[in-house]
Amino acid sequence: RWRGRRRRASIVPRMIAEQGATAPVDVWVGLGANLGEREEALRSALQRMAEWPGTRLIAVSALYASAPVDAGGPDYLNAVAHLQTTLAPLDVLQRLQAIEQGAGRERPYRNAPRTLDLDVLLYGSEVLSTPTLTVPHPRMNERAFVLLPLADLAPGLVSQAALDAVADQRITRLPLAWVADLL
Ligand code: A4P
Ligand code: MG
Repeated sequence: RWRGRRRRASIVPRMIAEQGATAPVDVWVGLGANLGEREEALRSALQRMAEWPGTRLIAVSALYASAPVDAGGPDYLNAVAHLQTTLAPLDVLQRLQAIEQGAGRERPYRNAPRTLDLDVLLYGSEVLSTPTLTVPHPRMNERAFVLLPLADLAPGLVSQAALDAVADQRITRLPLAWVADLL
């Protein structure tokens, strides 16, 4: 019996990536936009996520204005959302990409300016590496525009050392109650 349990455990990561979780999982999504009606794009993305099956929008960070990191173009607006969902990680990714497409996202080159970028930062405590999805997001710890809003929602997930390491990046927390009505 013990061996049987161990064998099943080894396929759990693949099952989690493709199938729904049975109990809701805490998921953190990074939102960014640096073209067009940036705040409106982030707001309507949050509205769409809140409508997903098996999903609740638990909390949204403050809105941040940030200089592009590893990229050019206008300043970004960034935020992080906390969801609880029974959707599988790849389902979450596909739904985020559908929202990006709906916002007119074009992909002329990597890190090009964009109307909307939605990244899966964390899916519970899962560590997943598939051809289309890597979680935790591989670059999240290099980015103030992820770490500051994430620390607003989940201080325990962001260390002081990580915040210190991105302290040189230009970012401003905007004093707006921008999504109180969505929660
Ligand atoms: N992918 C793999 N893992 C993930 C994940 N955890 N979440 C794949 C989302 N997507 C993931 O992404 C490329 C591919 O990554 C997807 O097809 C997906 O299968 P993309 O959104 O098409 O392309 P991208 O965003 O141009 O590239 P990339 O590498 O995702 O860039 P990042 O890391 O998203 O960074 N500066 C500021 N201030 N604020 C920003 O928001 N964003 C970026 C983009 C750069 N600089 C920025 C900001
Ligand atoms: Mg992206």
